[in-house]
Amino acid sequence: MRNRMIAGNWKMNKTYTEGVVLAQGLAKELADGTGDVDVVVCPPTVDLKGVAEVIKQEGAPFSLGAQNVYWEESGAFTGETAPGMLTNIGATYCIIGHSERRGYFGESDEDINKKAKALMAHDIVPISCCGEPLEVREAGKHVEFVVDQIKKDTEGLEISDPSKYVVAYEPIWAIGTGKTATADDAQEVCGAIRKTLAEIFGQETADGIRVLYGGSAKPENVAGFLEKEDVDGALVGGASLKADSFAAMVKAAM
Ligand code: G2H
Repeated sequence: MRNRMIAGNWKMNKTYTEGVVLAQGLAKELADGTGDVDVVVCPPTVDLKGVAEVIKQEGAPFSLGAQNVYWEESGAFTGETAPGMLTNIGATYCIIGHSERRGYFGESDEDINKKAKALMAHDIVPISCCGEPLEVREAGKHVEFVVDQIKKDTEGLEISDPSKYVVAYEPIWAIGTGKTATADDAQEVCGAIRKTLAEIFGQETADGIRVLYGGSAKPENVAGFLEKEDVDGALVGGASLKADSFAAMVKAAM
């Protein structure tokens, strides 16, 4: 049995001040609780502390996630954030391997694998992203492309509690473009992801891992994705930047 998850990826949006206001708005929208849905908010690094304080003060029903991490414990790595720093500030989730990090910042599957290991050693849940570019989809090779990413990203991981590892399938051609994959497109790949996880970790573990869909997910289309057997929630970018639209997606998942 998997709890659904709705995670907001604010990307590089919202100053500290704006982030606090958004988190307060969301706390208000979700004041009646989120049922069995796990809700995660992933603001920019400089906003983490402010959002952590809102969660504490308001008793808000969502968890805090970062958008990136470095795998070393500390040291001369200018501009980076260590897993222990995230734990210390109250983050319990962290997005890794987003296609924007892979594309603009040259992150490899090997980097993503190291980040997952470092996070899990600190009891932070990775939300590990995968997904194919348009040309791979057009060539009909999307399933094998994503399966290959999953194998590399999970190499050597030990998953004792499947609720503590999350995968997000985000077809790159559907990110921030307004172009959404259909629910059947999402199911095809999310199903293949779960099958691959079962081959690696065993069926029971694979059945407990949440696989999210991401890419122009919004209040109007989220229910269609959630109907699919292997889609357990959404990683939401643009629609997470307004408290009412993000809350509507959480409510659609409840
Ligand atoms: C995909 C998604 C969130 P958006 O990147 O990770 O963003 O919903 O804006 O497409």
